[in-house]
Amino acid sequence: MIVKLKAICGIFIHPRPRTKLMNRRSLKMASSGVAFVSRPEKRQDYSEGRRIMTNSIFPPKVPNLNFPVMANVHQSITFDKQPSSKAGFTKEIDKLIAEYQRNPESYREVIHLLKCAKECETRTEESKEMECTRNLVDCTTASEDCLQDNVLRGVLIVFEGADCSGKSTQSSRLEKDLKSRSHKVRLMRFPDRSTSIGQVISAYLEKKLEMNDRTIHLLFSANRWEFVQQMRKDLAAGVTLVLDRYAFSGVAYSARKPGLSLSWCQAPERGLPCPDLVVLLETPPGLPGQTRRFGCERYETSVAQSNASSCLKKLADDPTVHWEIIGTGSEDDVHQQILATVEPVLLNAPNSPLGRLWNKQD
Ligand code: NYM
Ligand code: MG
Repeated sequence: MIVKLKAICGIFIHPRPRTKLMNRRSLKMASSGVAFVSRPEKRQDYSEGRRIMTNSIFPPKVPNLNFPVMANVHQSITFDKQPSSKAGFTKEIDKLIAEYQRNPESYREVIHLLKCAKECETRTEESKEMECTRNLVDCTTASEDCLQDNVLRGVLIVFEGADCSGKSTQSSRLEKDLKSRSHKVRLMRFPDRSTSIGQVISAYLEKKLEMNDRTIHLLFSANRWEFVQQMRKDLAAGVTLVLDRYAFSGVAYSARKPGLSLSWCQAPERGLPCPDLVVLLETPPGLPGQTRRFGCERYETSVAQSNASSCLKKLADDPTVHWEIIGTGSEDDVHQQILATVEPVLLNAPNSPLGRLWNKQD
């Protein structure tokens, strides 16, 4: 069965202002009057009067859209769902490689991971796959620090936790709080579904696309690497980054799958900018499962979520990363606890250089 997926441009208007899901490219577009939405289910989050262009992967016929105008189909991607036709999907990876190869200096790690992903899709032996990722740290030279004189670097803060643990709410509240105190701050989320790799990830999560567990793991990682240069630039310019999920989700959601070891899952993430703080939010009792949006995407089952939570807790024992676990409570209580946790980090982190995650040389 061939499933045709289309990325659609549309324009819609909605009353709730929220720009937190936008990345730099989106913001640029927003300033020219067009904004970019990476997730169809988040489109209701965007603001009144702003013209929105969605670039998410939809089935061609999208029923009951909440917004008034859909127009201009500008891209069409075909994925073949049959496991027997892996060639179809490796061609998609080839297209990604060709796209990122247009800028090999910036996307060195991304290209490396995409090539590994292609290997994983075509071979099954673990040894070969291990070989693919083994040399990744050696290849991470493209993103050197670009520190500026007289500018204190920004702080890298990550929110982790299972679905429905409140990461999006709390990361956005922290962003607002820091902004109100004149901090330069940018909110990011992973996966970032706005890029070409992000769109493939999104199609996978929406169950519109099948692929090998290792392949998707490497794509999630490549999706982080494609933002590393921007992240480093921001941090060097004194911008504090607040991340809604990062490498730890990457490891936790994959390592629970049969045959994927923790160390294999960590390999492609080694060398990413190391967070100054990881806030692990515990999931309120009764959740996930009770919220409206839960249950549609891949991994949105209570078993997958509780396995991922256990893995996150295991990762939180790692002394090379500063973790803080925040217990459940009212939204305001949790926010206050987060502020108290973040405060000393904001003061101290800028005085030491940004680390590299899980770097054996550290
Ligand atoms: N997820 C997220 C992964 O499996 N690997 C990753 O590297 C990241 C960042 O994607 N269930 C999973 C966790 C979520 C899903 O994330 C989508 P969100 O925050 O619901 O958009
Ligand atoms: Mg989710």
